[in-house]
Amino acid sequence: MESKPHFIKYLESKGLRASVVSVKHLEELGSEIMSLRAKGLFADEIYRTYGPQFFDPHLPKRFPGAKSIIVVSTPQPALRAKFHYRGKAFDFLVPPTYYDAYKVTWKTRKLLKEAFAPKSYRLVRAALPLKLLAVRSGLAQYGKTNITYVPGFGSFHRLTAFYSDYDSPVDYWREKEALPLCSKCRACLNVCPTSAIQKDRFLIRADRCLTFLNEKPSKKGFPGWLDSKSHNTIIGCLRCQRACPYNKEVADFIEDRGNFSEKETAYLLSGKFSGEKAKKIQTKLGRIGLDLSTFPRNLKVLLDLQSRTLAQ
Ligand code: B12
Ligand code: SF4
Ligand code: SF4
Repeated sequence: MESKPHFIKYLESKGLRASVVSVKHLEELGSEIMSLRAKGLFADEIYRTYGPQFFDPHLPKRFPGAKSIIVVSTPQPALRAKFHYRGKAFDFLVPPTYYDAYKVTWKTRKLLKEAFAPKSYRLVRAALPLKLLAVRSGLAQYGKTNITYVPGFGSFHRLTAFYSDYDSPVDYWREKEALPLCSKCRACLNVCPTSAIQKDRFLIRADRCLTFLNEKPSKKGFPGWLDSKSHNTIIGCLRCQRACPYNKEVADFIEDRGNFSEKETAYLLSGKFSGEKAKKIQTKLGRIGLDLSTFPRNLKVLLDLQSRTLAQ
Protein backbone atom coordinates (compact mmCIF):
# COMPACT_ATOMS: atom_id res chain seq x y z
CA MET A 1 0.00 0.00 0.00
CA GLU A 2 1.24 3.51 -0.87
CA SER A 3 2.18 5.60 2.16
CA LYS A 4 0.35 8.80 3.04
CA PRO A 5 1.47 11.67 0.76
CA HIS A 6 3.77 14.21 2.41
CA PHE A 7 1.34 17.10 1.85
CA ILE A 8 -1.33 15.33 3.94
CA LYS A 9 1.12 14.75 6.78
CA TYR A 10 2.22 18.38 6.55
CA LEU A 11 -1.34 19.70 6.80
CA GLU A 12 -2.01 17.36 9.71
CA SER A 13 1.02 18.79 11.50
CA LYS A 14 -0.68 22.20 11.14
CA GLY A 15 -3.93 20.97 12.71
CA LEU A 16 -5.84 20.36 9.44
CA ARG A 17 -6.93 17.13 7.70
CA ALA A 18 -6.72 16.43 3.99
CA SER A 19 -7.32 13.83 1.32
CA VAL A 20 -6.96 13.47 -2.43
CA VAL A 21 -8.79 11.71 -5.25
CA SER A 22 -8.17 11.47 -8.96
CA VAL A 23 -9.98 14.04 -11.08
CA LYS A 24 -11.51 11.14 -13.04
CA HIS A 25 -14.15 10.86 -10.26
CA LEU A 26 -15.49 14.36 -10.89
CA GLU A 27 -18.30 13.18 -13.15
CA GLU A 28 -19.34 10.55 -10.62
CA LEU A 29 -19.69 13.20 -7.90
CA GLY A 30 -22.11 15.15 -10.06
CA SER A 31 -24.05 12.15 -11.32
CA GLU A 32 -24.61 10.92 -7.76
CA ILE A 33 -26.23 14.22 -6.77
CA MET A 34 -28.17 14.48 -10.02
CA SER A 35 -29.55 10.96 -9.61
CA LEU A 36 -31.07 12.05 -6.27
CA ARG A 37 -32.67 14.95 -8.10
CA ALA A 38 -34.00 12.62 -10.80
CA LYS A 39 -35.61 10.47 -8.06
CA GLY A 40 -37.35 13.59 -6.70
CA LEU A 41 -35.45 13.40 -3.39
CA PHE A 42 -33.60 16.66 -3.82
CA ALA A 43 -35.90 19.70 -3.84
CA ASP A 44 -35.88 21.78 -7.01
CA GLU A 45 -35.96 24.95 -4.92
CA ILE A 46 -32.57 24.04 -3.39
CA TYR A 47 -31.12 23.18 -6.77
CA ARG A 48 -32.20 26.53 -8.21
CA THR A 49 -31.21 28.63 -5.18
CA TYR A 50 -27.70 27.31 -4.70
CA GLY A 51 -26.96 26.91 -8.39
CA PRO A 52 -26.02 23.90 -10.48
CA GLN A 53 -22.27 24.54 -10.22
CA PHE A 54 -22.05 22.69 -6.89
CA PHE A 55 -24.30 19.84 -7.90
CA ASP A 56 -23.13 19.05 -11.42
CA PRO A 57 -19.52 20.25 -11.46
CA HIS A 58 -17.21 20.47 -14.47
CA LEU A 59 -13.50 20.98 -14.74
CA PRO A 60 -12.77 24.69 -15.30
CA LYS A 61 -11.95 25.44 -18.96
CA ARG A 62 -8.78 27.25 -17.85
CA PHE A 63 -7.46 24.08 -16.21
CA PRO A 64 -7.83 21.10 -18.57
CA GLY A 65 -4.62 19.56 -17.19
CA ALA A 66 -5.96 18.98 -13.65
CA LYS A 67 -5.09 15.54 -12.34
CA SER A 68 -6.38 15.49 -8.80
CA ILE A 69 -8.89 17.01 -6.40
CA ILE A 70 -7.50 17.89 -3.00
CA VAL A 71 -9.97 18.33 -0.14
CA VAL A 72 -9.08 19.94 3.17
CA SER A 73 -10.93 20.19 6.48
CA THR A 74 -10.21 23.11 8.84
CA PRO A 75 -11.69 23.12 12.36
CA GLN A 76 -13.94 26.14 12.99
CA PRO A 77 -15.72 27.23 16.17
CA ALA A 78 -19.20 28.69 16.42
CA LEU A 79 -19.15 32.46 17.05
CA ARG A 80 -20.93 34.23 19.88
CA ALA A 81 -22.02 37.81 19.21
CA LYS A 82 -23.52 40.21 21.73
CA PHE A 83 -26.50 42.45 20.97
CA HIS A 84 -27.53 45.17 23.42
CA TYR A 85 -31.27 45.71 23.52
CA ARG A 86 -33.46 47.64 25.97
CA GLY A 87 -30.75 47.70 28.64
CA LYS A 88 -29.91 44.00 28.41
CA ALA A 89 -27.19 42.08 26.56
CA PHE A 90 -28.18 39.07 24.48
CA ASP A 91 -25.72 36.48 23.17
CA PHE A 92 -26.54 34.85 19.84
CA LEU A 93 -24.54 32.20 18.03
CA VAL A 94 -23.36 32.07 14.42
CA PRO A 95 -22.66 28.43 13.45
CA PRO A 96 -19.25 27.41 12.06
CA THR A 97 -18.60 27.94 8.30
CA TYR A 98 -20.55 31.18 7.83
CA TYR A 99 -17.45 33.31 8.25
CA ASP A 100 -13.77 33.50 7.22
CA ALA A 101 -14.31 31.62 3.94
CA TYR A 102 -11.70 33.69 2.13
CA LYS A 103 -9.21 33.57 5.02
CA VAL A 104 -9.46 29.78 5.34
CA THR A 105 -9.06 29.26 1.58
CA TRP A 106 -6.06 31.58 1.48
CA LYS A 107 -4.40 29.86 4.45
CA THR A 108 -5.11 26.38 3.07
CA ARG A 109 -3.60 27.27 -0.29
CA LYS A 110 -0.53 28.72 1.43
CA LEU A 111 -0.02 25.58 3.50
CA LEU A 112 -0.43 23.36 0.44
CA LYS A 113 2.16 25.43 -1.44
CA GLU A 114 4.56 25.05 1.51
CA ALA A 115 3.88 21.32 1.68
CA PHE A 116 4.66 20.79 -2.03
CA ALA A 117 7.77 23.03 -2.11
CA PRO A 118 10.22 23.00 -3.82
CA LYS A 119 7.78 21.56 -6.37
CA SER A 120 5.07 23.94 -7.50
CA TYR A 121 1.58 22.79 -8.40
CA ARG A 122 -1.42 24.78 -9.56
CA LEU A 123 -4.27 24.98 -7.06
CA VAL A 124 -7.60 26.15 -8.43
CA ARG A 125 -10.46 26.47 -5.95
CA ALA A 126 -13.14 23.95 -6.84
CA ALA A 127 -16.91 24.45 -6.62
CA LEU A 128 -18.13 20.93 -5.86
CA PRO A 129 -20.52 19.00 -3.64
CA LEU A 130 -17.97 19.22 -0.84
CA LYS A 131 -19.59 16.87 1.69
CA LEU A 132 -19.87 14.09 -0.86
CA LEU A 133 -16.27 14.66 -1.94
CA ALA A 134 -15.07 14.63 1.69
CA VAL A 135 -16.88 11.37 2.42
CA ARG A 136 -15.92 9.63 -0.82
CA SER A 137 -12.29 10.64 -0.28
CA GLY A 138 -12.28 9.02 3.17
CA LEU A 139 -11.75 12.36 4.91
CA ALA A 140 -15.17 12.39 6.61
CA GLN A 141 -18.29 10.37 7.36
CA TYR A 142 -21.93 11.40 6.91
CA GLY A 143 -24.17 11.83 9.91
CA LYS A 144 -27.94 11.49 9.65
CA THR A 145 -27.79 15.24 10.14
CA ASN A 146 -26.49 15.14 6.51
CA ILE A 147 -23.45 17.04 7.66
CA THR A 148 -19.99 15.51 7.62
CA TYR A 149 -17.84 14.60 10.57
CA VAL A 150 -14.06 14.45 10.80
CA PRO A 151 -12.40 12.63 13.72
CA GLY A 152 -11.39 15.18 16.36
CA PHE A 153 -13.37 18.01 14.73
CA GLY A 154 -16.88 16.55 14.80
CA SER A 155 -18.96 18.56 12.33
CA PHE A 156 -17.38 21.89 13.35
CA HIS A 157 -15.13 22.21 10.34
CA ARG A 158 -14.95 23.98 7.00
CA LEU A 159 -14.32 22.07 3.78
CA THR A 160 -12.25 23.53 0.95
CA ALA A 161 -11.32 21.82 -2.33
CA PHE A 162 -8.81 22.51 -5.10
CA TYR A 163 -8.21 21.10 -8.55
CA SER A 164 -4.50 20.46 -8.98
CA ASP A 165 -1.98 19.20 -11.50
CA TYR A 166 -0.40 17.23 -8.65
CA ASP A 167 -0.44 13.63 -9.89
CA SER A 168 -1.16 11.79 -6.66
CA PRO A 169 0.31 8.30 -6.22
CA VAL A 170 -2.74 7.48 -4.07
CA ASP A 171 -6.43 7.83 -4.79
CA TYR A 172 -8.53 7.61 -1.63
CA TRP A 173 -11.87 7.21 -3.48
CA ARG A 174 -14.25 4.83 -1.67
CA GLU A 175 -17.93 4.14 -1.03
CA LYS A 176 -19.73 6.62 1.22
CA GLU A 177 -19.98 5.86 4.92
CA ALA A 178 -22.27 6.90 7.77
CA LEU A 179 -21.18 7.39 11.37
CA PRO A 180 -21.39 4.05 13.17
CA LEU A 181 -23.91 5.30 15.80
CA CYS A 182 -26.41 6.59 13.21
CA SER A 183 -27.96 3.13 12.83
CA LYS A 184 -29.38 3.27 16.35
CA CYS A 185 -29.34 6.95 17.38
CA ARG A 186 -32.20 9.41 16.84
CA ALA A 187 -30.83 12.46 18.67
CA CYS A 188 -30.69 14.76 15.64
CA LEU A 189 -34.07 13.64 14.37
CA ASN A 190 -35.67 14.27 17.75
CA VAL A 191 -34.40 17.84 18.07
CA CYS A 192 -34.84 19.02 14.48
CA PRO A 193 -37.44 21.79 14.86
CA THR A 194 -38.77 21.53 11.30
CA SER A 195 -38.80 17.76 10.66
CA ALA A 196 -36.19 18.24 7.96
CA ILE A 197 -34.52 15.08 9.31
CA GLN A 198 -36.90 12.21 8.76
CA LYS A 199 -36.88 8.62 9.93
CA ASP A 200 -37.65 6.93 6.60
CA ARG A 201 -34.90 8.60 4.53
CA PHE A 202 -31.25 9.52 4.99
CA LEU A 203 -31.29 12.61 2.78
CA ILE A 204 -32.79 15.52 4.71
CA ARG A 205 -35.77 17.51 3.42
CA ALA A 206 -33.49 20.48 2.73
CA ASP A 207 -36.44 22.66 1.71
CA ARG A 208 -37.74 22.38 5.32
CA CYS A 209 -34.37 23.03 6.98
CA LEU A 210 -34.41 26.18 9.10
CA THR A 211 -31.12 27.20 7.49
CA PHE A 212 -32.74 27.33 4.08
CA LEU A 213 -35.52 29.49 5.48
CA ASN A 214 -33.39 31.97 7.42
CA GLU A 215 -30.71 32.38 4.73
CA LYS A 216 -33.38 33.87 2.45
CA PRO A 217 -33.66 37.68 2.31
CA SER A 218 -35.46 39.21 5.28
CA LYS A 219 -38.37 40.47 3.18
CA LYS A 220 -39.38 36.86 2.43
CA GLY A 221 -40.41 36.41 6.08
CA PHE A 222 -40.96 32.91 7.47
CA PRO A 223 -43.59 30.40 6.37
CA GLY A 224 -46.72 30.16 8.51
CA TRP A 225 -46.05 26.53 9.50
CA LEU A 226 -42.73 27.41 11.20
CA ASP A 227 -42.91 27.41 15.03
CA SER A 228 -41.25 30.61 16.29
CA LYS A 229 -39.55 28.56 19.04
CA SER A 230 -37.44 26.86 16.33
CA HIS A 231 -35.05 29.79 16.07
CA ASN A 232 -31.76 29.29 17.92
CA THR A 233 -28.99 31.08 16.00
CA ILE A 234 -28.80 34.39 14.16
CA ILE A 235 -28.40 32.50 10.90
CA GLY A 236 -28.55 28.77 10.18
CA CYS A 237 -29.39 26.42 13.03
CA LEU A 238 -27.33 24.39 15.47
CA ARG A 239 -29.95 22.05 16.91
CA CYS A 240 -28.95 18.83 15.15
CA GLN A 241 -25.21 19.41 15.43
CA ARG A 242 -25.36 20.22 19.14
CA ALA A 243 -27.41 17.10 19.90
CA CYS A 244 -25.01 14.76 18.12
CA PRO A 245 -22.82 12.55 20.33
CA TYR A 246 -19.95 12.95 17.86
CA ASN A 247 -19.89 16.66 18.70
CA LYS A 248 -19.48 16.19 22.45
CA GLU A 249 -15.89 17.43 22.35
CA VAL A 250 -16.71 20.53 20.31
CA ALA A 251 -19.87 21.56 22.18
CA ASP A 252 -18.01 24.46 23.80
CA PHE A 253 -15.86 25.30 20.79
CA ILE A 254 -17.11 28.88 20.65
CA GLU A 255 -15.30 32.14 19.93
CA ASP A 256 -16.58 35.52 21.14
CA ARG A 257 -16.64 37.91 18.19
CA GLY A 258 -18.92 40.87 17.59
CA ASN A 259 -20.53 43.28 19.99
CA PHE A 260 -23.42 45.45 18.83
CA SER A 261 -24.35 48.50 20.91
CA GLU A 262 -27.95 49.60 21.69
CA LYS A 263 -27.72 52.04 18.78
CA GLU A 264 -26.42 49.45 16.33
CA THR A 265 -28.98 46.86 17.42
CA ALA A 266 -31.77 49.42 17.03
CA TYR A 267 -30.47 50.26 13.54
CA LEU A 268 -30.39 46.56 12.57
CA LEU A 269 -33.97 46.20 13.81
CA SER A 270 -35.13 49.25 11.83
CA GLY A 271 -34.74 47.38 8.54
CA LYS A 272 -33.90 50.63 6.75
CA PHE A 273 -30.32 50.51 5.51
CA SER A 274 -28.56 53.00 3.26
CA GLY A 275 -25.48 55.16 2.86
CA GLU A 276 -22.34 55.22 5.02
CA LYS A 277 -24.08 53.91 8.12
CA ALA A 278 -25.19 50.78 6.28
CA LYS A 279 -21.68 50.30 4.83
CA LYS A 280 -20.11 50.57 8.26
CA ILE A 281 -22.38 48.07 9.93
CA GLN A 282 -22.13 45.77 6.93
CA THR A 283 -18.34 45.61 7.49
CA LYS A 284 -18.87 44.80 11.14
CA LEU A 285 -21.40 42.09 10.28
CA GLY A 286 -19.02 40.68 7.66
CA ARG A 287 -16.55 39.75 10.42
CA ILE A 288 -19.10 37.33 11.83
CA GLY A 289 -20.20 36.03 8.44
CA LEU A 290 -23.44 37.99 8.21
CA ASP A 291 -24.79 40.63 5.89
CA LEU A 292 -27.71 43.02 6.03
CA SER A 293 -29.93 40.87 3.82
CA THR A 294 -31.26 38.73 6.69
CA PHE A 295 -32.02 41.75 8.95
CA PRO A 296 -34.21 42.67 10.68
CA ARG A 297 -36.08 39.31 10.47
CA ASN A 298 -33.55 36.91 12.08
CA LEU A 299 -32.53 39.27 14.89
CA LYS A 300 -36.10 40.32 15.62
CA VAL A 301 -37.36 36.77 15.95
CA LEU A 302 -34.57 35.86 18.40
CA LEU A 303 -35.04 38.99 20.51
CA ASP A 304 -38.82 38.42 20.64
CA LEU A 305 -38.21 34.85 21.76
CA GLN A 306 -35.70 35.86 24.45
CA SER A 307 -37.87 38.72 25.70
CA ARG A 308 -40.85 36.34 26.02
CA THR A 309 -38.70 33.81 27.92
CA LEU A 310 -37.44 36.51 30.30
CA ALA A 311 -40.99 37.74 30.92
CA GLN A 312 -42.20 34.25 31.97
C1 B12 B 1 -27.01 23.60 -0.74
C2 B12 B 1 -26.34 23.64 0.62
C3 B12 B 1 -27.17 23.76 1.74
C4 B12 B 1 -28.69 23.70 1.64
C5 B12 B 1 -29.13 22.25 1.38
C6 B12 B 1 -28.44 21.27 2.31
C7 B12 B 1 -28.42 19.84 1.82
N1 B12 B 1 -28.41 18.92 2.76
O1 B12 B 1 -28.39 19.59 0.64
C8 B12 B 1 -29.12 24.25 3.02
C9 B12 B 1 -29.37 25.74 2.92
C10 B12 B 1 -30.38 23.63 3.65
C11 B12 B 1 -27.86 24.02 3.84
C12 B12 B 1 -27.84 23.91 5.21
C13 B12 B 1 -26.70 23.71 5.95
N2 B12 B 1 -25.44 23.72 5.53
CO1 B12 B 1 -24.98 23.76 3.69
N3 B12 B 1 -24.34 23.68 1.90
C14 B12 B 1 -24.94 23.56 0.76
C15 B12 B 1 -23.93 23.37 -0.38
C16 B12 B 1 -23.87 24.67 -1.21
C17 B12 B 1 -24.23 22.16 -1.28
C18 B12 B 1 -24.65 20.88 -0.49
C19 B12 B 1 -25.04 19.76 -1.41
O2 B12 B 1 -24.24 19.25 -2.16
N4 B12 B 1 -26.32 19.35 -1.37
C20 B12 B 1 -26.82 18.27 -2.20
C21 B12 B 1 -27.19 17.06 -1.36
C22 B12 B 1 -27.94 16.06 -2.23
O3 B12 B 1 -25.94 16.50 -0.95
P1 B12 B 1 -25.68 15.82 0.46
O4 B12 B 1 -26.41 16.52 1.53
O5 B12 B 1 -24.23 15.67 0.58
O6 B12 B 1 -26.40 14.39 0.23
C23 B12 B 1 -25.76 13.20 0.52
C24 B12 B 1 -26.26 12.48 1.77
O7 B12 B 1 -27.63 12.63 1.95
C25 B12 B 1 -25.81 11.06 1.45
N5 B12 B 1 -26.75 9.98 1.63
C26 B12 B 1 -27.98 9.81 1.13
N6 B12 B 1 -28.43 8.59 1.49
C27 B12 B 1 -27.45 7.98 2.21
C28 B12 B 1 -27.39 6.74 2.81
C29 B12 B 1 -26.22 6.39 3.49
C30 B12 B 1 -26.15 5.06 4.15
C31 B12 B 1 -25.10 7.28 3.54
C32 B12 B 1 -23.87 6.90 4.26
C33 B12 B 1 -25.19 8.55 2.94
C34 B12 B 1 -26.36 8.86 2.29
O8 B12 B 1 -25.53 11.01 0.05
C35 B12 B 1 -25.98 12.20 -0.57
C36 B12 B 1 -25.17 12.51 -1.80
O9 B12 B 1 -25.16 11.42 -2.65
C37 B12 B 1 -22.60 23.12 0.42
C38 B12 B 1 -21.33 23.74 -0.16
C39 B12 B 1 -20.71 22.85 -1.20
N7 B12 B 1 -20.04 23.42 -2.14
O10 B12 B 1 -20.80 21.63 -1.12
C40 B12 B 1 -22.88 23.68 1.83
C41 B12 B 1 -22.35 22.89 3.00
C42 B12 B 1 -22.67 21.44 2.78
N8 B12 B 1 -23.18 23.37 4.15
C43 B12 B 1 -22.56 23.36 5.23
C44 B12 B 1 -23.17 23.66 6.47
C45 B12 B 1 -22.26 23.85 7.65
C46 B12 B 1 -24.56 23.76 6.58
C47 B12 B 1 -25.36 23.92 7.88
C48 B12 B 1 -24.86 23.12 9.05
C49 B12 B 1 -25.42 25.42 8.23
C50 B12 B 1 -25.88 25.66 9.63
N9 B12 B 1 -27.11 25.48 9.96
O11 B12 B 1 -25.09 25.98 10.45
C51 B12 B 1 -26.78 23.46 7.43
C52 B12 B 1 -26.97 21.96 7.68
C53 B12 B 1 -28.25 21.41 7.15
C54 B12 B 1 -28.22 19.90 7.09
N10 B12 B 1 -28.68 19.27 8.15
O12 B12 B 1 -27.74 19.36 6.11
C55 B12 B 1 -21.10 22.94 5.10
C56 B12 B 1 -20.91 21.50 5.65
C57 B12 B 1 -19.69 21.36 6.51
C58 B12 B 1 -19.71 20.00 7.14
N11 B12 B 1 -19.25 19.93 8.37
O13 B12 B 1 -20.11 19.02 6.57
C59 B12 B 1 -20.89 23.10 3.54
C60 B12 B 1 -19.91 22.10 2.93
C61 B12 B 1 -20.39 24.53 3.30
C62 B12 B 1 -18.91 24.72 3.67
N12 B12 B 1 -18.03 25.07 2.76
O14 B12 B 1 -18.51 24.55 4.78
N13 B12 B 1 -26.77 23.87 3.04
S1 SF4 C 1 -27.23 12.65 16.31
FE1 SF4 C 1 -27.11 10.39 16.19
S2 SF4 C 1 -28.20 9.87 14.28
FE2 SF4 C 1 -27.76 12.06 14.21
S3 SF4 C 1 -25.81 12.22 13.10
FE3 SF4 C 1 -25.30 12.14 15.27
S4 SF4 C 1 -24.97 9.95 15.70
FE4 SF4 C 1 -26.03 10.06 13.74
S1 SF4 D 1 -29.94 22.55 10.74
FE1 SF4 D 1 -31.75 22.68 12.12
S2 SF4 D 1 -33.54 22.59 10.77
FE2 SF4 D 1 -31.75 21.93 9.55
S3 SF4 D 1 -31.71 19.72 9.75
FE3 SF4 D 1 -30.44 20.48 11.43
S4 SF4 D 1 -31.83 20.73 13.17
FE4 SF4 D 1 -33.09 20.49 11.35
